[in-house]
Amino acid sequence: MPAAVLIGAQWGDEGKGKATDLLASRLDYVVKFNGGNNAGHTVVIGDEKYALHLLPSGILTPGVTPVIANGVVVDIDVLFEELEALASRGIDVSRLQVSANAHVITQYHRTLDKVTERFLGKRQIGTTGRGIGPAYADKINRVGIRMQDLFDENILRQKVEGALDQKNHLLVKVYNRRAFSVDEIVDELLAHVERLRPMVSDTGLLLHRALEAGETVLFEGGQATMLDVDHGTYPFVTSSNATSGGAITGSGIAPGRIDRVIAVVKAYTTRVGAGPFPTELFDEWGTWLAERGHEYGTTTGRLRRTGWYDAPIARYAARVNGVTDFVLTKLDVLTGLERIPVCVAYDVDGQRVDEVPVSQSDFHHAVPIYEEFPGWSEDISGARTLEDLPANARAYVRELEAISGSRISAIGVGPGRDEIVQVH
Ligand code: 2SA
Ligand code: GDP
Ligand code: MG
Repeated sequence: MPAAVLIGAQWGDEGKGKATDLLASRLDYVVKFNGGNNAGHTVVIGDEKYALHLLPSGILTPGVTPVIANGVVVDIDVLFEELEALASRGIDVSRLQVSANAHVITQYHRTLDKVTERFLGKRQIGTTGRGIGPAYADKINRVGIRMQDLFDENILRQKVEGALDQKNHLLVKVYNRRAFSVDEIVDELLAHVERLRPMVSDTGLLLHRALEAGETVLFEGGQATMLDVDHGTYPFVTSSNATSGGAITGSGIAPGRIDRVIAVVKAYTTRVGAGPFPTELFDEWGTWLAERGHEYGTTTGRLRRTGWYDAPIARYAARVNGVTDFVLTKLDVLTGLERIPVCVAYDVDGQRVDEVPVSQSDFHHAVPIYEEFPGWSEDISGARTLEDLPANARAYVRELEAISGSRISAIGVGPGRDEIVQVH
């Protein structure tokens, strides 16, 4: 496995952090290629629980080089907070490399994220408020600040001036907020510059050389397929490419390098923030799933919306990402259900539709068509092989595999590092 991509198949929080951690002992590099500190990965190792927001989960594995690639937006204060928190728990963080082309998130991005959300009123996206969208908007508008700009104060000052030019007008006149001064932003950005210097590099070249030398690289996606700015439920999406294509543009390595695409998919569905969600439950079963699955945001603590498994979404993820393997997580959460509904297609205005509709209004109207499968009541957290699972759990997994568009190669049966059934 020279280069593999690991992404989320649904709306995030599928358990990507744990899946990366599982693979990491066989890897040389783990690369974050999109998003920023809006990600939230929880990894449980023994009695220790780690919540990562900006850093790739591979940082927890000794010997792995974690990389923050060019497609990421970096809040420098958060970067050092996370590094210090991990170092104080004995994790070696010295290998981290950050792309010179990664963009930075500053105060004005965080402020703009919050005020624009407030002004959207009922049309709110429900962002994490971390400044992600405004930082990517600056990148596309060519007024972003990149890591490399921090090492030339003169250039940095000019770029900050350019970036603030229209924003201050907007902040003061439209949003009734204070203006930011060039000095305060430059000072904020330069605060950690000497600590940053040794970790900022040409990570595209680093990864290219590593692959040429036969080393193994995992590209770890933040958020998920349905939150991708191009392929997700726009505008209720994040501002980056969270699908496997994002690993290419977001890191600077070539598509032909990738030989495996692993999608992490939950045995049911959750979503944080606004936007369509056909299988969402508003009854006591929704609350049951949220409580059993501890469905609270890792970054913001927000309660996640919950619903049953949606096979058209899994098939869509398989298609858009070129999925070679699914890792099915949280199967244990479904233990105790008599029957488990699975959405196999949608009813859109009286028509059966088997694929995720391209029209946003159709997706908003899509009513799930369910098939029900028999549940199980045995505790499955100790299962390590398929044979250890009760017959109905095995049958449920086989049914999901048959309708989801790719094989299932591992199954999560609990939050712990070892709580996994290896299938292939
Ligand atoms: P943003 O902040 O601009 O990326 O928000 C845009 C949409 O993307 C969603 N989004 C997420 N959805 C699930 N999990 C995410 N990460 C954290 C976690 C979330 C948390 O892993 O738990 O702690 O609340 C994540 N990040 C972005 C977001 O809800 C908006 O719908
Ligand atoms: P990510 O954003 O995809 O990395 O996922 P999060 O870490 O935000 O959310 C997944 C949550 O599920 C975390 O709290 C994990 O510890 C937990 N988790 C992962 N796999 C399993 C599993 O198989 N069973 C259970 N019960 N919990 C799991
Ligand atoms: Mg998460």
